[in-house]
Amino acid sequence: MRQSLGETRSSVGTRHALICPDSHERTTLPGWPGSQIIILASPQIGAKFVEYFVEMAPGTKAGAPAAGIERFFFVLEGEAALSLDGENHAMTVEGYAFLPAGKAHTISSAAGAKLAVIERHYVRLEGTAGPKPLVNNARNLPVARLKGDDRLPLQKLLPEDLAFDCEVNIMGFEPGASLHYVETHFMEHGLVMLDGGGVYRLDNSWYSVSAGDFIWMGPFCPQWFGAIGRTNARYLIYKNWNRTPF
Ligand code: UGY
Ligand code: MN
Repeated sequence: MRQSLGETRSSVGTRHALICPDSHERTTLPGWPGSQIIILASPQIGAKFVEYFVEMAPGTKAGAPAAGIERFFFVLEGEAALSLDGENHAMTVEGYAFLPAGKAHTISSAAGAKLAVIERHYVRLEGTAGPKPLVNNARNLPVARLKGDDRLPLQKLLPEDLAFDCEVNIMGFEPGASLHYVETHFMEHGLVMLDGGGVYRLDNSWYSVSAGDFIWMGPFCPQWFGAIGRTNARYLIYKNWNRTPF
């Protein structure tokens, strides 16, 4: 391993953080015996959700999170299986699942896998039933266009349904394409760079980012991205959604 000279691209501020692979700290969690966990966003940094990478060793498994916590997971590498309501779902790369709070399930991996996991306290909308579980693969999803721009492919991984209190999307950028303006909004984001790279503006700083990087954007963090390079950039992005800011 190369000796560190005390440098990293990671940067942690009050309203945003960039967490790069060179500064990952692995830990264990009781809910994921035998797996290595890299916590990327949590209340300690100021986030109202938790996001982490799980490196599942072959033969490991995990059960549902604590009461009241909903879970989304996305397969980044390898293969996993989700056992839900008596059915076993084989999950390959870009496979994902949404498990409503209180839904019993088991995630296992025979050969090893790397997952991105997002968890949050579910906020029920009065008068609505909670969301239903969902298992799919992003490769099966239709591709829309952000703001009608054909250089900005967009996939929505969760249904547009008020029962859901969050959104998870995959946003794509052809080389040279960018967000149309610097966004400032009350919603937070957890973002995993899946492919390619570019420049992310967060608050008044500009960062070069590439596949494997994670970004937390807190409420009202000014944000903008422009893709650089010869291949499309893509990111998986969480945001709180469908609920009043109060
Ligand atoms: O949906 C969003 O807020 C998204 N456009 N934000 C982002 O890419 N930083
Ligand atoms: Mn945004």
